[in-house]
Amino acid sequence: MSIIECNPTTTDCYPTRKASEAALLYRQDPVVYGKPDDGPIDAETLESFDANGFLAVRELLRPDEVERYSAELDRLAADPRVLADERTVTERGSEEVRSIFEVHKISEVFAEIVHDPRVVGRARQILGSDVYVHQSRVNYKPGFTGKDFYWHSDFETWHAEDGMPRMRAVSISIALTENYVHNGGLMIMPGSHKTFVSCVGETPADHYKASLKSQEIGTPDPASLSILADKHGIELFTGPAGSATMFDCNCMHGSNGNITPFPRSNVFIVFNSVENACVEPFSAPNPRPSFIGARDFTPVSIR
Ligand code: 6CS
Ligand code: FE
Repeated sequence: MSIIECNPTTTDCYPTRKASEAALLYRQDPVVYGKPDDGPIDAETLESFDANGFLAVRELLRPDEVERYSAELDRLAADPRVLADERTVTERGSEEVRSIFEVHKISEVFAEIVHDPRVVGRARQILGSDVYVHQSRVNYKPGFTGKDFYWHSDFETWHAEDGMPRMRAVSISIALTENYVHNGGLMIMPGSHKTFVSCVGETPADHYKASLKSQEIGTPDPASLSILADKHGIELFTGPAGSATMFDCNCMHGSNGNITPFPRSNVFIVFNSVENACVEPFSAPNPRPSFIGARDFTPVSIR
């Protein structure tokens, strides 16, 4: 099934943070592993996901569900125990909450999303197997002070720092506030998932303590970004609270800061195939903590 033979047991198929020069490498893995009959995604949407690397679901959550998750989002950000937890990351330069990781373990309310057939059913269909949660987080991107997420491929980080062998993981970002054109919505370069940008710069020990606030190591060089942007363009995702975007682990994506009064909050869950379980990091001195890159590969059940 893979496009170019590379044996992951003997070779690092996606070398990054090793060379002194950046490089654009071919993707060596399929994008869609399942079939139209395997889940809720129809054939046309599955083909579009294969070509573009993402799909959008206009109203994944009903308004009453959005209300419940938004209330939980506010409750978590006001809970002193959560604020003191190492899984809570604040914005650089302020005490505003940027993200809370492992939110599906901290909150029983958010745990429901993981097992929801509308969510995990789509992930199983795209990945063609049982799946486990590699990472979950809520992102607040508060009004006025919400900072950007610079351009990056999630897979580049998960490969280098969490030991994810191949491109067989998918993320879902579910908006919990309105995503306008102006409050720092998700941007993806459509089709960029078929190119792996090999980055320059060694991973420092405990890199996550800096990268989760503002990532530098593991972000592409301007020349590579320009080539991808010229080739693919940039799509901005807007939509009401409750809308969702599912995207391939290797999409080039990012989001701008938020200086408007309107927060751009979402819940973000990463599903990895159980056949792609993480091993030792490919380019870091040690693995990241399990609340960022899971080491429990128990398949997620559908409820
Ligand atoms: O480092 C990570 O795993 C996280 N960082 C970003 C900006 N996106 C993916 C993931 O949540
Ligand atoms: Fe990301």
